[in-house]
Amino acid sequence: MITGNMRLWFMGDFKLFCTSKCRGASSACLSPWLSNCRQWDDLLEEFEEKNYLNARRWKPGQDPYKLYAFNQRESERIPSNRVLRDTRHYRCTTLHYNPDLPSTSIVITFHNEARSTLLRTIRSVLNRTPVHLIHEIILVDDYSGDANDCLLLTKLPKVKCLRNDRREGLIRSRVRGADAAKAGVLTFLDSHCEVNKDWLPPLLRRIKEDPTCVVSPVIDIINMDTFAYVAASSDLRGGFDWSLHFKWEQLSAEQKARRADPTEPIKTPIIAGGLFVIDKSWFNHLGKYDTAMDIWGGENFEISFRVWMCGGSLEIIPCSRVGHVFRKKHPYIFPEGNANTYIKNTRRTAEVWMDEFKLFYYSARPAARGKSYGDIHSREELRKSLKLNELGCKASTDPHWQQIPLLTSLSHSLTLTYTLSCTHACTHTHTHTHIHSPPTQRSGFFLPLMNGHVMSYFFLYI
Ligand SMILES: [Mn+2]
Repeated sequence: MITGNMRLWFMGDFKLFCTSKCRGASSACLSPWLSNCRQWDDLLEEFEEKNYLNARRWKPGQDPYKLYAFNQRESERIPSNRVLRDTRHYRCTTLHYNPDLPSTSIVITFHNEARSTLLRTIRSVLNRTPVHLIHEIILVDDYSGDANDCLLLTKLPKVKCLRNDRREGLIRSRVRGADAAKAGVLTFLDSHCEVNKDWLPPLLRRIKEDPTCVVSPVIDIINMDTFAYVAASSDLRGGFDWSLHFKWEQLSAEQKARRADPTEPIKTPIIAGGLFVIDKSWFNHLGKYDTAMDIWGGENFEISFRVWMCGGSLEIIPCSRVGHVFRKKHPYIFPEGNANTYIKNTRRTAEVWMDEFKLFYYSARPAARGKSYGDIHSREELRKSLKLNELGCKASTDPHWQQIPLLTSLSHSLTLTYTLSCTHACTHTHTHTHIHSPPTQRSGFFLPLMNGHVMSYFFLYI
């Protein structure tokens, strides 16, 4: 008898079963992934996996953490098509997805990624995604030391390789990949991931329902020492402090209680940034990324603020699961220094998008004052050209509006009080112990209020 668990086991990790045993024996391919199995078998044969991996393998005596800040040796011990436990809530397994979903271009950027880890990312995608939903997999090699890390992978089905001729960083590399993408939906993945069963259809379904929605899977944990795949809590959403550091935050008891259906999306103020799906024309409309940002960091705030302020939304889809290797440090060099780069990127975000809320940022991160952050003119022009969400006075009818002084308690080390009120006149007041003059009123009161609303919306309403 096949129990529920066994059935999931086979379906979730069908490809392992398939590549090792079913060549020409279609009886083993009792799965919706049948088409992947047949179509990709021959192509996978052309790719010489052993040679690819052996050329840059860890050698005894070397520190296995030296190159990648995770255990390279362990990664190489694990097969590229390993079995994963299906970590979704059991109710997700009963959902059916209409096959008529838009296909997507999957963009994976990397700089000196371990070959075993990069390959497993791609093979997990090929193994666990219906063929017709992958338009292409675009690898953007951000000037890695060995061009073959990327080039040799183009023997795999659907895989294309773009190589930068100098180090550009994650942000410009992603924009390059997105510009080259042919499908109407973009899927950004990190280069040390493994996608789990049915990861893509629930994401694409949400985009199809609402193209202004930007969606992210629940990010499971791949242990950096053992490469064990561990389920993450699905009661989390993205959050941040005023120094613009991303952090996961627990849903409150009240928010959890409101979630009658565990398969429902979770609205999130911020996305972690590594893995998400977005409609390509919406991405372009919003201004892609700020390509003056360097290397890594801050871009997830900048895109998240734009999405909310332009009337879109960000969601975590609990029925989509993707594992990611979380590390304690970056394995690569920031040419301008890690802290300077993070400050430059977040300062650009604060200056362009946060209005008077940037004062909270500078209070929480005094070192940012006086650091160079480049020219923001083109981003300011973008902001002017975007039709920002006209929430305006609608807030006055929202019963939560009165809770806004709660912002105070979220400002941790800052001793400030912040009060917004939305009366019929839509005025707001603002006091801050570090600010001696009141924030300037801009053209009317609408923009500051609107931003006030959006920022508090992030914290309180979602
Ligand atoms: Mn990562």
